[in-house]
Amino acid sequence: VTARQSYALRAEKATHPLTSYLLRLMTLKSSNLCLSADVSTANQLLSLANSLGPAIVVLKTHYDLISNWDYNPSTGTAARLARIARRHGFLIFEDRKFGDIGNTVQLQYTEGTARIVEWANITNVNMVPGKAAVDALAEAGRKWRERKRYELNVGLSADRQRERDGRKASIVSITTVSQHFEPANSPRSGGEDFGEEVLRGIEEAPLERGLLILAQMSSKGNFMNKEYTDACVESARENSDFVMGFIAQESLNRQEDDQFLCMTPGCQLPPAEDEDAEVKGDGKGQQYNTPQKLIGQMGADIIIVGRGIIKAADPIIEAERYRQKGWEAYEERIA
Ligand code: 5BU
Repeated sequence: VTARQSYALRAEKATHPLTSYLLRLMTLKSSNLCLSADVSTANQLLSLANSLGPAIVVLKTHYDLISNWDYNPSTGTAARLARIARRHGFLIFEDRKFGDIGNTVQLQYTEGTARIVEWANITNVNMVPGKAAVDALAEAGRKWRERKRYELNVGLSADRQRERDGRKASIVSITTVSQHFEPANSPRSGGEDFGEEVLRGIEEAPLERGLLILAQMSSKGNFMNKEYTDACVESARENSDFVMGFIAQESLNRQEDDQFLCMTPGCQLPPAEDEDAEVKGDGKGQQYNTPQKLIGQMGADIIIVGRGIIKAADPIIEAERYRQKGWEAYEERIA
């Protein structure tokens, strides 16, 4: 039901603040491209984020593929990535595919070494263990949001107090607001040379978290049948304040008020020099479709591309080619 609506219109209709933000970002950047940054070192990850940031709206991580992931919350890999994300305007999506009982997924999401909730705007869940996994993550997401708002309020009132005391406002409150974007102890000018905010016309991502439910997979012979997919849609509707949409191969918006996003992996373009060539799988179960098919015919909103871009001779040029193809397919779809 949303296939012919513009992203801008859907941004207005969406009730999830992060969905609305992302749709506006897509409109602003003319991009429906998510980079799957499947590399093995933190430097490779950060350098891809820096060079491809202008072309993408989401950067998808598998943090556990990074051999030297630095867990420090203010100076580590996630904090540095978040800083780049803020500069170029893209969201961070940890493709964690949680898949356990509710209690365990909550702990995996909020605690442990990675503390994913602290740095990933978006994560995803494999709903095979049942709807409780989604409910539990939604609960953890809501708690996180409440805690952040509380900290923000405390920070702001402490600031006011300090101002009243005639002292200079502490930086603490500022870092509380934007610690996901700005490491507490490293001023923007330090470390990497970020300079001016590249992105204009859009505010910082809201202090929100969102979830994608793995409703359909791209891999050959996967076991996600229609009954499972339907249950995913039901669960999304039940938690629409936290669930932004699906990882799926087609749009799953079936009712008038469904405003879910469909993000789709398994996407490749034929080589630039032979645009009519067929796209095949990777020989390890992955199946590929073109942006034209996924966005244009299946109603996907965002294409997720990994090796098609990162293994290219020039990833910057290739990312731009994917951005363009994805966007053209969207424009044709809504025309
Ligand atoms: P590729 O290099 O474009 O094939 O990478 C695809 C990425 O998307 C990779 O990180 C997978 O883990 C991820 N993926 C997928 O390929 N298919 C799926 O159905 C899901 C995730 Br869910």
